[in-house]
Amino acid sequence: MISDKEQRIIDARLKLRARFKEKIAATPSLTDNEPQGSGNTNRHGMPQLPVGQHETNKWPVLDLGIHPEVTTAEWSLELTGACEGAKLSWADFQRLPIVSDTSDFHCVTTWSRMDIKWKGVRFSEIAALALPNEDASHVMCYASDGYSTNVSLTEAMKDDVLLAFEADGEPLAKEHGGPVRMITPQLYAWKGAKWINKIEFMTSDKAGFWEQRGYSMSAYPWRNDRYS
Ligand SMILES: Nc1nc2c(c(=O)[nH]1)N[C@H]1C(S)=C(S)[C@@H](COP(=O)(O)O)O[C@H]1N2
Ligand SMILES: [Mo]
Repeated sequence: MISDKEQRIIDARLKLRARFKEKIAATPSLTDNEPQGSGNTNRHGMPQLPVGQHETNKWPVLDLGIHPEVTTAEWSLELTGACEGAKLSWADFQRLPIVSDTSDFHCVTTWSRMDIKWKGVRFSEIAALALPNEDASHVMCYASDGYSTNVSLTEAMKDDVLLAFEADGEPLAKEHGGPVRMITPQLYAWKGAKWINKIEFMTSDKAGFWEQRGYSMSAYPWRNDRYS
């Protein structure tokens, strides 16, 4: 027997998908035939880079300089704001459907790391658990180092947006946001909070840490959309 709450989460998942399907299909990463830069958006398997980016094989560490020690036993994720809300423990999180996906990582400081093999849970799964209000349109993601960043639900609901806990076959290293971080492969990497601990659903867009300091609210690498 499926509980009333479980049924409502299933309904929320379907409803969110339906609400954002057309909006997602209309985003630059899916509609630009000739984005700024050298090739197709999201590469479609082609070894190409957004304008102003160069490929690095190393994985630089970029953050505010604080690397919080978060064990899986201590970690939790609060879902709050314009939603019914929930709080997930690591065990709750690990019971969600786990997916593998290979995607690129574009830092606004001009390096890109291509083809990272991620393992994680889709943001869209987590969003359903929150039971968002009908008018929720954006999220603010918060992290244990005090960082925050805003993402539209249209972008966050894409299938390659994960709360990732493995990269290239290894548990996500602490300096890269372990035990779990968000990734936003279609946006510059600052939109993916390392050490993520809270997702706030919002009914309008608000600026996060870097956005308050002049970085773009939308952050499309394939449009060279770095600053606002
Ligand atoms: N919590 C937190 N997440 C963060 C940041 C940060 O300072 N704190 N920096 C962002 C920026 S600017 C980038 S480019 C990527 C870098 O991820 P990496 O250090 O794993 O390369 O994380 C993003 N997520
Ligand atoms: Mo960055």
